[in-house]
Amino acid sequence: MITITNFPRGARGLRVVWLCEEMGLPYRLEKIGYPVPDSYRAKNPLGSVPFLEDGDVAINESVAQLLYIASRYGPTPLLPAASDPRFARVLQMVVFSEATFGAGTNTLMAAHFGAPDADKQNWSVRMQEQASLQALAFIEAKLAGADHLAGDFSLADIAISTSLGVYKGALQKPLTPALDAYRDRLSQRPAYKRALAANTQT
Ligand SMILES: N[C@@H](CCC(=O)N[C@@H](CS)C(=O)NCC(=O)O)C(=O)O
Repeated sequence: MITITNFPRGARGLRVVWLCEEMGLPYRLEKIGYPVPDSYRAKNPLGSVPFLEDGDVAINESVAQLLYIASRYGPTPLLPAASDPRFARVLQMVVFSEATFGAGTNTLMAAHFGAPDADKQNWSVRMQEQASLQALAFIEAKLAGADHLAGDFSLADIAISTSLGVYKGALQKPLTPALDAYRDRLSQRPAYKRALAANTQT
């Protein structure tokens, strides 16, 4: 069975739980606190969450976990086939959610919560704040007033909306009305509500 290790309420783990709920897959959710115990570092030396275990598979990187689950337990309409015109867009936005947007959010969080006062607004932080605003504009442009990022609901929406949640929730930064409305719409999905309840439980 799939086991997902996450911090209580961790938003990147939420995306993996959400996908399991959308696909109707059984999973176990294990919560760990921060700093993580040595026993956890023994299997995940980065100490980050989420971490996915499934038989012989043991991987970090939440979007790799999304792609693994959709491919291993699909086919699912959430990850269109390679021959589908939506395939490239879904991959693009799933990778963008972490490689560009989420990684930048982590840098801003580290500066916000951990940097000495003199460094909290240094050149790199200011540059990353601009890059994050550009990422938000890019997402809104890709959405282009539609309900979803790539036609029907897909992994792209799970990945991007949860990254928007990390940005807004951890940094207390505003989103545009269109992006807030996008997140609100997705949060009405029954599978999202089940995932949120499981992720919130201690
Ligand atoms: N790109 C990674 C980012 C993982 C990440 O930064 N996770 C955070 C929690 S959301 C974390 O574990 N922070 C504590 C740490 O890295 O020690 C992913 O998508 O899984």
